[in-house]
Parts: sequence; C-alpha cells; structure tokens
Amino acid sequence: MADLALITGITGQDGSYLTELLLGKGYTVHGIVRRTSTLSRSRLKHLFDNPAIYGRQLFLHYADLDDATTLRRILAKVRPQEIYHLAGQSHVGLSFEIPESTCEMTATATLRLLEIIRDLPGSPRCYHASSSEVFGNPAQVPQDEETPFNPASPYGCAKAFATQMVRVYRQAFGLFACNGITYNHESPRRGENFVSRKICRAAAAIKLGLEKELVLGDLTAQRDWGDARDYVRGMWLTLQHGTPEDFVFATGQFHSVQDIVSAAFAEVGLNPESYIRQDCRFLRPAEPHRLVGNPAKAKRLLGWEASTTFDALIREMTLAELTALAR
Ligand code: G4F
Repeated sequence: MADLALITGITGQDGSYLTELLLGKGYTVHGIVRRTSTLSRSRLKHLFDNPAIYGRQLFLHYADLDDATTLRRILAKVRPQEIYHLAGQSHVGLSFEIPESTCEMTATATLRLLEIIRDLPGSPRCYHASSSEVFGNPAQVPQDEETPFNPASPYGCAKAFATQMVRVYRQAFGLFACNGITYNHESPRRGENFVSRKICRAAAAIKLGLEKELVLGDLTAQRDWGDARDYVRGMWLTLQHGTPEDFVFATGQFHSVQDIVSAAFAEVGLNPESYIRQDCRFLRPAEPHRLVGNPAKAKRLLGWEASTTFDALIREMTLAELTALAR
C-alpha cells in the first residue's frame, strides 16, 4: 500500500515544501485547508494545476481547526499513516494582539487533534510543529530537547502547552507523537510579514525603484535562521525514526536582523543606511533572547544537518524577489 500522509497547514511555507518532499517519495498527500474568500494557495498552484497530481496523489479537505466533528470525519475517512500538524497562528508579534485566538488555534487545536488521533485505529504517527519560542528567555545557550520552557509571548505559551501535550499523549496513551522544535526557517516562500522576507523584498523593491524605504523594529534582535527545506526534511525523518521522540532542528548559529539587512542590501549593491527607518510599531512588548539551538540529537539519530549557509539563503531570497518584482 502506498504511504499516506495528512498535513494541516498545507498551504504554508513548510506545508508546501513538505508536500513536494512527500509526493517525491511516492506518498499520497491529503491536506486540510480553511475556507477563505480568496484563493491563497499560490505556493501549491503548480501542483493544483498538474492533473497528474491533483486529484490523484494530492487531495484537499476543508476544515477549521476548531471544528472537531469535521476533523474527526476527515481523519476517519483518509486514515493517514502519518500526520503532520503544521497549522496555527504562527506570527509571534501578532500573538500579543490576538492572544486568545492564538491559544485557540495553536494550543487547543493541537489538543483537539491529539484527542481525535487517540481514538483512530491503526495508530498513525504524528508530527507536531513546535517552536524555539517555547524557550523564550532560556536558562541555557544553546538549547536542546532537555532545556526547560520559559516562553516570552502568547505564541510561545501556546506552543509550550501543545508541545507538552504531545509529550503527555505519548507517555500516557502510547501515541507515536513527536515534537520538532524548530528554530526560524526561511525561504523564498516565507510569508511577507516575517522579517527575512520583508527585508529581502524591500531590498529588491528599492533597487528596482518601486519603494523608497524599509521600516523595521528591533535591528539587534538575534535568531538562529535556517532554510525551511532542511526543516521539512527533519519533519519527515522524525516520523521515520524507530521510536517517537522530540528533536531540535536548528543551525546552531546566531544572526541579527541587521545581518539580514546587510546581506540583502549587499546583494542588490545598495548601502542600507540610506533606506532603513526604525518604528516602534514593529517592536514587541517582550522579545526572547539568546535563542539558538543545538541540533546534535537530530544529527546523531536522524543524520539531519542544516545544508545552507545564512548568506546563501538571504542571497537566494533576495534574487527571488528581484525576479518576481521585475516580472
Ligand atoms: O521573522 P519574525 O517575525 O520571526 P519570529 O518572531 O522569530 O518567529 C518565527 O520563528 C519562530 C521560531 O521558529 C516560529 F515559531 C514563528 O512561528 C515564526 O515562524 O521576527 C524575527 C525577529 C524578531 O526578533 C522581531 O522582533 O525580527 C524582529 N523584527 C524586527 N523588525 C521584525 C521586524 N519582525 C517582523 N516580523 N517585522 C519587522 O518589521
């Protein structure tokens, strides 16, 4: 029987790359999508437009994460062997504005899904997209799978709850449920309101004379930035491992927002100082510090390693923006 996977959040950056990875491995892929008034599925358009894939190897189902009845019905019908739970409100800054719905979509929805999986026959394997934000302001640098949670945002709290619930359901009910604790991961498909894409897009737009300035928040903020395609490979490897375990996926290296600015503007041959303006609108009420991951366990047990350098990633993203905007 062909491998069968179900992805929540299939239309996002990670969902789209994971879909391509699984289809390439011969999987049949089912995705859960929210009904929206616009068709915001550009990341998967090339697959929907391919009649050899869409409706044959790739299927979509409408459901909201707060609709347990529909989720239960879809999972019972599809009977996936692997479930990748990637959906949720993923913007940390926004979670300070909409904390309740962030907790509903990120924390409670994960618990809801675990409850449904608990009742499913066939014990599907489940990957939960956890986040470095669970560590918030961590007591240790770098962080690993044993580092205590200390979230600094509503989003981080919601992810900490969901991550711990995955652990509880694994221990209490024997589910093959795993957390991938991923650090920031970027690509040309990153959403435009995340800082890496925002900067690369602005550098390209300013170069082409389409925009005049780039308005940012904290330029000194540091993160461990990697390539999203490496991280979806980690998701798949997590569910192929013999035992259900949690893994940290990270590069192990810090870079600042200013480093992204410098790399992107260097790529288009401009001096960023002439174009950058800081605005407190983009500052967050609280900012995590010293978030950098130790991926040693993933390397040892899964053979996983980050394959792209920070500079190569920002270069690729900036060139992709130049190409898209020039079109
Ligand atoms: O790109 P960001 O919005 O990513 P953030 O908040 O670190 O969260 C991302 O990574 C997490 C870890 O994997 C995920 F859990 C989460 O879902 C998401 O994918 O911001 C990065 C840094 C922050 O310190 C922010 O304050 O950039 C700083 N920043 C400075 N100016 C800005 C801006 N961030 C945004 N989005 N926009 C700005 O203008």
